[in-house]
Amino acid sequence: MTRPMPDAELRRAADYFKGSPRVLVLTGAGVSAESGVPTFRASDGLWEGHRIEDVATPDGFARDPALVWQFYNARRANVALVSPNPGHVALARLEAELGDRFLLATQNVDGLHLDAGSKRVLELHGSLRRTRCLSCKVVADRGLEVLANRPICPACGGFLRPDIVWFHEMLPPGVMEAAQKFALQCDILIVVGTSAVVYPAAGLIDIVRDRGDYGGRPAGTILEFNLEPTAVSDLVDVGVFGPSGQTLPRLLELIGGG
Ligand code: BJW
Repeated sequence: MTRPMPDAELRRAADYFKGSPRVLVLTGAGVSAESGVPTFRASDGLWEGHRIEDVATPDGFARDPALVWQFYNARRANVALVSPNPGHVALARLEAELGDRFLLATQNVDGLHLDAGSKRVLELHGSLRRTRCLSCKVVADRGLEVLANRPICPACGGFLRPDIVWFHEMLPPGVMEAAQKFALQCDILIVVGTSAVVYPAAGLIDIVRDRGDYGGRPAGTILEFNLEPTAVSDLVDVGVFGPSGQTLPRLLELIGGG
């Protein structure tokens, strides 16, 4: 069933873009759903058939590295078949309008924002395209080529792991800090396609909302783009509910950047 474009909410959201604001964007799996990348927490989601602890924790990898590589190789193969959708493209256009007044922090590991032309991107949870050697620690961009189920480092012969942030692991040094710094300064935070339950990424929303309580700038405006209300919808200024591949391009049109 097609649903009508939430135009009243989009117009309210667009009103906040007058005067070249500083914009932080936080994206999650939903922004890539219309490209054909499954989300995590839907009933037919990415974890389907696997326990999170088995495929997205360091303990799971230590127990059965081949199973984890099978899971990530299947995802690499899927991403090789898909392309950015109009939602990714709209965010790249917004960056082109705003330049260094724009920053995009993504929880996604599919690389589709970069494929769409976004440059000011922080990959909070790593990248499906990169491997990391457990011995020499070298991080390599292997694109989306098919890897063995127990791939070996071409430099030193050590075992490779996906360069992904699993549960209980720290985010890459500097990346979260850069996002948090921008969250303290931005005028608008756009939250797209995330259930906003995974920390520290979801903490960006708290920073933008609460920074005034700690002597920082007053709270920024928070706009949520999702298919449906989430855990943070009560905290946002405008909720735009619909597929982000349709609503984000419409927002760009309304603010004159489409
Ligand atoms: C659409 C749409 C359409 C669909 N249009 N919308 C503080 C409080 C509580 C817990 C913690 C805390 N701090 C740390 C934790 C623990 C943990 C955590 O957050 N747990 C919670 C689940 C409770 N965090 C960590 O462990 C993090 N590390 C850390 O904190 O280190 C410090 C530490 C060190 C030592 C010990 C303890 C702590 C690391 C988190 C790493 C997360 N990694 C994953 C998997 C790897 C990436 C991969 O393989 O791809 O990242 S988990 C998984 O969830 C993945 C995602 O990036 C992440 C977020 O999911 P996302 O993107 O929100 O997807 P969904 O499916 O949940 O939602 C999709 C949304 O899209 C839905 O809302 C749909 O409606 C919507 N949608 N179609 C618009 N067309």
